[in-house]
Parts: sequence; C-alpha cells; structure tokens
Amino acid sequence: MYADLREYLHLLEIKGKLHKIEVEVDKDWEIAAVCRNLFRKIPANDRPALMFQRVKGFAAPVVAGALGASRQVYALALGTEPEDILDKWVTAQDRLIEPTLLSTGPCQENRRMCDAVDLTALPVPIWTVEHDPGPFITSPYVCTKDPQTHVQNVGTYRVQVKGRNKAGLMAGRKQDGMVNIAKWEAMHQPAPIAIAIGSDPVIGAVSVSKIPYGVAEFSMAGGLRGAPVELVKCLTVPLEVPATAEIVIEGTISPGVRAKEGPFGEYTGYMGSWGNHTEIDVTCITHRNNYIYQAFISQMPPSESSLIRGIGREVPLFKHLKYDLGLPVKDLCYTESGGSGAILIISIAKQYPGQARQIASAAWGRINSLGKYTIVVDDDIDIHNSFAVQWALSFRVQPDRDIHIAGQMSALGLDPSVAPADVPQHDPSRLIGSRVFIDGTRKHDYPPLAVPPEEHMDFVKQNWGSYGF
Ligand SMILES: Cc1cc2nc3c(=O)[nH]c(=O)nc-3n(C[C@H](O)[C@H](O)[C@H](O)COP(=O)(O)O)c2cc1C
Ligand SMILES: [Mn+2]
Repeated sequence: MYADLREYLHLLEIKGKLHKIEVEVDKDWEIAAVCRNLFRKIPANDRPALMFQRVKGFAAPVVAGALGASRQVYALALGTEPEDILDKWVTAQDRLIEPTLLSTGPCQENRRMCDAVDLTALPVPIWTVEHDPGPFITSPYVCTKDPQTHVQNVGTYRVQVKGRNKAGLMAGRKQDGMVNIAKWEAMHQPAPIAIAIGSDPVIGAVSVSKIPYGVAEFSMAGGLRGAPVELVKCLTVPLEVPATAEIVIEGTISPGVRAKEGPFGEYTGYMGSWGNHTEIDVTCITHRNNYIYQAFISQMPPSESSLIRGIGREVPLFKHLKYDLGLPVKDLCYTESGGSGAILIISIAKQYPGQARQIASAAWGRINSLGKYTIVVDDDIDIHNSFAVQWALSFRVQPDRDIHIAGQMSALGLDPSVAPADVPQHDPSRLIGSRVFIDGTRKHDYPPLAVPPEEHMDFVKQNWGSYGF
C-alpha cells in the first residue's frame, strides 16, 4: 500500500524499475519518441517506468509507464507478484473498502482559481506528432457522479488541452462517466467534473478497469490497497478526489454542448478521427508542492495502455464468468495485439455441447463492444501462447460448423475497419459492427496425441546428458 505516487516511485527505484532520464527533453515531440522506443527496444518483462527529470520550459518532471511499463511494474503497483495479479484483483472485488473523507490534503497545497487557471502550465506531452492537434492528458482519473444516487465514478478518458481553461473530454457514450454526464444533461444542468492526476497507483488501475456501473472505483481501490482511499472535497464542485493526488483539475460540462475534439493517435495503432465531444470549463486547478506529472503511454500496441486496460477488463470478466455465473472458465485474455479489446480468448473445461457459445455470449453480455474475435478453447490450451491457440484453431475447428458471425452488434468505437477515416468519431455508423465467435473446443472424441509415452519422455529427460547435449 502506497500513500501516494512519490512513495511508489521510490519503491520502483529501489527495485530497479524506475529509469531516470537526466538529459533535458522536449515534451512536444521527444517524450513520445522515447516512450515508443521503450516498447520497441526493451523486452516486455524488463521495461522500467520512465521519469523525465528535466522537461524543457517546465519545472515539473514527467513520469510515464509507472503503472504498466511491464507486468512486473503493474504487480509492484498492486503490491504483489506478476503471477498473483489475478488473485489480488478477484479478492479485492469481494472486499470493497469505502473511502474516508479528510478535511484537507496535500493535493490542495497550491490553488489556482479564476484568471490564474492555466492548463498550458502543465507539462502535457504531444503523443502523435504531426497528427494530434496538441497535448492530451492520457492518465486522468476523471471523477463524475450520478446526480440521483451520488455514487462517484472514476474513469480514464483522454483530455485535450484546448486553452488555459478549456479542455475536450472524449468519453465513449457507453462509459460510466458519460452515462453520469448524460444524466446531468437530461436535467439541463452542468455536470461537475474533477480530474485527478498522479496518486497511489491502484487508483490508476481501477480507473481503467471495467467494473460494473454503480460500484465506486474508490471503494474497489480500497479493496486493492487493503485500506481506505483518503479523499478531500473539491473546492469548486461537489466531488471528492484523492487527498494525495499530484494535480486536480476541477470544472463543469455545459449540457448539450459539443465541440471538435481530436484527432488522436489511438490504442489501435492508428489515428482516430476527430469528433464532436463534451468540453470542460475549468474552474480551478490545485496541485502539490513540487508536483509530478504522470502520463500513460498509449498509441501503437503493445503499450502501457494495452497492458493496464487488458488486466482491467480480464479480471472483472473472469470474476463474472467463473464466480458470479459459476461457468467452468479456466483462463481468459484480451490479447495486446488486439489493443486489449478486439480479440478475446477463453479456455474452459467444457461440460456439455454448446457450452462454448454460451460462455462467449455471457462474455459479450458482461462487457459491451469488446471481443470482435471471441475464441473459446479447451483448458489444455495455454491461451497466452499464440502457437497453441493456432494449433487448436487448426485441428479442432470446422469453419462451417464452428465459426459464427454475429452482425449488428456494438462495435469498438475506434476500430478503423468500421468506417473510413473521414467519418467523425461521433457518427452513429461507428457504433455498429460485427463479431465472430469461434468454437475451438473438441466437439467429439479425439485420437490420441502423437507424442511418445510419458515414461519414455521422463526417462530421456532424466538422462539428457547421455545423448550428448
Ligand atoms: C491510457 C488510456 C486512455 C483511455 N482513453 C479513453 C478515452 O479517451 N475515452 C474512453 O471512453 N475510454 C478511454 N479509456 C478506456 C477507459 O478508461 C476504460 O474503458 C474504463 O473502464 C472506463 O471507466 P468506466 O468503466 O468507469 O467508464 C482509456 C484507457 C487507457 C488505459
Ligand atoms: Mn465505472
């Protein structure tokens, strides 16, 4: 359990998982290129978080990859080992801990109101140079609330810096935050919004995860850290934010107003189209003394975004299928090659014919839009090994019998195969697409595997040296 981002970064450093960059960097092109090279040049398990100590023209350092540079880093954020991430999450989902409210906290050490509000004073990088129209905040913990139940939601939806006190917010219409904003709009009232940046990393982990609407992410974060998240009241809006956040941006969203947002280099690996989206009128910015700016690395997968979103989707889905519905699911994953959304692979101990399709349907029912390719295999297949999955597809599937296309389903909004690039992001044609379910399980008795008997294999393994190896 970490008090704040600083304590966590200190631990990363001790563990050799924080790489500090001393040379001065330009946030408007150089940070993005260093982050991309981190993913290109360093093997998946070795990638450290990055801390850019000197950012040209800014006093604050920029941290990137601090939640998901690698599974090793993510495990440290949760205070666990890489192989125990799933268990840690499953347990936390059953043991929510309500946040506590403090009267004041370090996130409000410095307060900028009215004319002193200036988003452009934050060192927000430009991510896809030559295509993005400007800087985007990629690790906002966007707090909104349901005007009726007052339950607060926290979600990560990118924020485009448009001026000193104007920002674009692109929350997909099925996202919990957008559902909340729409409820305020239906009452013709401005929606209050608060954006926290940088905190105990478990808050980032829950902010990008698909937990059910109405379950408060801060309570889930409490479950993950084993202690309540400490909150403080915002200064200008009726919302609460983590007391130790590095930066808090408060504001309102005017009902019915939409303005051009984007384009933005997306997690699919392509540029996403511009669209008409909500706009934030910033009322106040507070920050800690010597604040640190934190960003998530996204764009072309694999990325920090694909890693943290993947886990944040797999875990609630696994819990739902296995524990809520009692289905015989052994393992599941959204592959990072599919941006942790397009390709879903599930392994099961099938109990009766047709069960693979039932489980795929249950997965589609739990999480909207994801799983354009949903593949269900038997539990002898290691779904994290693409060779094994392709072997199952090769010899356990008859395409006319086992591949089913479902049309007119909710699509991945940012999938560039749904509509041409000049169709804006808000266009309804981007909402509908099709999916494939592939039953990769055995449908009848299978011949024996063509491998030597176990005892022969063991004998040779034990005497391996005698064969001259
Ligand atoms: C780096 C990063 C950026 C993201 N940007 C957006 C975004 O701009 N819009 C969006 O709707 N979802 C975005 N997401 C996905 C949401 O954070 C995710 O779906 C989360 O579950 C939303 O919270 P909610 O379920 O409470 O709505 C992003 C995720 C990550 C990791
Ligand atoms: Mn939510």
